[in-house]
Amino acid sequence: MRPWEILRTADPDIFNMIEQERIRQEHGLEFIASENIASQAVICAMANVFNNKYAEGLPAKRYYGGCEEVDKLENLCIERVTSLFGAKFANVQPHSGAQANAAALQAFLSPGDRILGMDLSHGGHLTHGSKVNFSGILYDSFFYKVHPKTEFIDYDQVAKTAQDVGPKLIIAGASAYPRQIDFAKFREIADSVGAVLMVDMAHIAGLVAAGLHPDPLPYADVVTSTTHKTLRGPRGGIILWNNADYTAKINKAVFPGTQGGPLEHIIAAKAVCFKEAASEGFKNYQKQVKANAQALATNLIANEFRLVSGGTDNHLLLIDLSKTEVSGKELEAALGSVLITVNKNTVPAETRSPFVTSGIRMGTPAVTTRGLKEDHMKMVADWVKRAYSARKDAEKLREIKEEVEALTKEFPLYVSW
Ligand code: DSN
Repeated sequence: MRPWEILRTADPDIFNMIEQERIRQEHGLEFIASENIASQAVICAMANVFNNKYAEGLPAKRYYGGCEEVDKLENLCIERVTSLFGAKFANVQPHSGAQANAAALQAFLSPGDRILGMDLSHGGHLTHGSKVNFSGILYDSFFYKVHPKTEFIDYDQVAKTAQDVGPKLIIAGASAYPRQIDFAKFREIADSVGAVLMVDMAHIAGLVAAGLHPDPLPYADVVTSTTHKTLRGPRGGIILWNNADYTAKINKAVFPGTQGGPLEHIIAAKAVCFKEAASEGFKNYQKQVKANAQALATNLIANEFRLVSGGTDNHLLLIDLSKTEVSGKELEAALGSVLITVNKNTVPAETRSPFVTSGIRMGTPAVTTRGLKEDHMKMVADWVKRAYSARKDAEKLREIKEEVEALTKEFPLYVSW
């Protein structure tokens, strides 16, 4: 029996839920910037007998017997990811990006130490010092922002805040920042105050792998990432570094510091993802991700939407609705009703509550995996405009939904399933 048939027979409830989610993904256009559509090879590699194995420790230094195959797998995964990013060392065990950040911070800091990260409402991430997250509870966190006029990172303000605060560690990286990050500049600022530089490249890792975003590795003491966003692998985390002096403390911070047994079945899928990401096809895919983001930005601007910072030079953009009567929450719902999935997002100098917001974040990694190109981005920008105008008109929204469904039918998620 094929694996799907086994599940259908054993647990039809769960089988049907998986099938409904596949249908939802198939029918809609996914514009959540942090999501992607992993290959069938990646998905298959997650469902296997490595799930059964405990392997606390590292290759050749395990706390359990029977780790011969796990060691080969994890070594190959490390080999592939270090080669992909040109890093000397890697830990591929973090269960997620948040876990990778928890371990990286623990490796370099003691509780109460000062950290400096990007303000959440300016594009940062919860694990970069937010007061409601472990990173702002365990560490004394301070924030830098984007420039109020340009909405690009204000490196002078980063430098000044670093001087004022004296952080032990600075985090560069973001979850909702549409521009390139100048890692050399961050290195300079970190050196000026004797801080460790940590880069969280989760959102842009695929672009970095393809050489389409400046590489943080030459500048950062430690680099963290997820593996499922632009990188298009399984949900998971990684940590990379170049300095051998850091190896013991980073590995110790992952296990036993913040995690128990690694998920070796997910590590198998990470290894598949790193092989895919080293291919020429992946480079072309990332070029198209950027081209699509730029086409979407141009067409949204032509449709009179204001974009934070005026555009994008990576995979995502932020629509700023702060000068309109429509909130991020309302537009997210209107777009959801026409099968365009996005997330409401805060914008710099946000005035609405975090549950309402004045922004919409849109990213092109998932639709580009499906095969959509620049012309389709014009269609999407027009649908966004029409859904915005017709947000209270069920009939008009239904018409847009039918047009979206007609497009998604032309671009199946998977050739067969
Ligand atoms: N929650 C992710 C995102 O949507 O960007 C970041 O971890």
